[in-house]
Amino acid sequence: MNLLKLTVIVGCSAALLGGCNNTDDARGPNVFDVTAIGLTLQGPSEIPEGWTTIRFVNQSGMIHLAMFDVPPDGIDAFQMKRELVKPYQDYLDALIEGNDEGMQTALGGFPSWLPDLYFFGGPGLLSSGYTSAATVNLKPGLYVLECYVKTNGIWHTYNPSPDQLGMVLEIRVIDSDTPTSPPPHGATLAIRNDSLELTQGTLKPGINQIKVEFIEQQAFENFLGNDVHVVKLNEDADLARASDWMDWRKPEGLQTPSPVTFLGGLNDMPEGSVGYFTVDLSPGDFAFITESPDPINQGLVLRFSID
Ligand SMILES: [Cu+2]
Repeated sequence: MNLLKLTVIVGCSAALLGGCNNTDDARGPNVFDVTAIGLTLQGPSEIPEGWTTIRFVNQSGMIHLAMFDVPPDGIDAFQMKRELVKPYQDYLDALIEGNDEGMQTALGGFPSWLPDLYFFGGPGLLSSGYTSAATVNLKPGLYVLECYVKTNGIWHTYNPSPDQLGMVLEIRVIDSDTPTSPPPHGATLAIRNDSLELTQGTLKPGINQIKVEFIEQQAFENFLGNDVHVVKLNEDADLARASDWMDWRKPEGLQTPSPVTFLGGLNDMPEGSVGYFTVDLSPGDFAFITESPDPINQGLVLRFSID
C-alpha cells in the first residue's frame, strides 16, 4: 500500500461522521462539536457556510437536543431571550398553574417578528452519555442553537439571570469559498404530515447515516413541526411512554428525566428541505418518532429492529 492510499484511508475513517467522498471536488461537510455540559451548549461561535455536521456530545447528566433557530435579520440571542424566551417561560408558568388568563397575556407578549423566525434542523433528542450528529447546509447569517427540554417546569433555553443565556449557542455563519458536500448516506427517511417512511436503503448495526427529506411540514398546536428522533425500545410500553412524553404541554412532557432513551435525530426543517443525521445502533428494537402532540395516533412513528 503506498503512502497516498494510506493517507486517503486514514482521512476517510477520521471523517466517519462527516463523510468521505470519492470525487476530488467534494470534501464532505465541515464538522464541529457542540457539547452539552450541565445546562449549557458549548461550541464554536463562528463557522463557514456550507454543509455542516454538528457532532452533539452529551456530557450532561440530562437529555437534551440542539435545534437551529434562524431569527430575522438584526435579532440576536439576547434579544431572543428578552422578547421570546421570557414570554415563552411566562406561558409555561401559567400553563403549569392552570392560569388561562396568564397564558393569553404571555401569548400577547410574543414578538411581532416571531413569524419570521424558522427552524433549520440540528441534532435531535439525545440521552446523557451519548453522541450523535446532524448535518444541514448553512447559508451565511446568524443562527441560534437551542435546547428547549424542560427541568422542573423551566425551559433549558431560559436562564433567569438577565445577563446569561440558557442552553443557547449563538453561531455566526460566514461567507466561504471552500466547497462542501453532503455526507454519504445509507438510508433515506421521508417525513410527511401523517407518516415517517424509509424510502431507500437499510439500517444496520453500528453507525447509520440517514438522509431526511422533509416532504411536508406543518405547525402543531405546540408551536413545533415535523422532525424525527430515534428512541430505543426495551419493552412494549416504551413506545407509548415516548409518545406521551413528546408533548411539552403535559406536566411531564419533554421534562427531564425522559422515561426512555433517545439516540439522536434531526430537528424541524422547512418543507422541501433535506438534512442528515447519524445514529449508532446496536441489535435491538427502535422507533423513529416525531416530537408532536400525539405521534402514535398521528402516524408519526416508525418501528424498526436491528438483528
Ligand atoms: Cu437541554
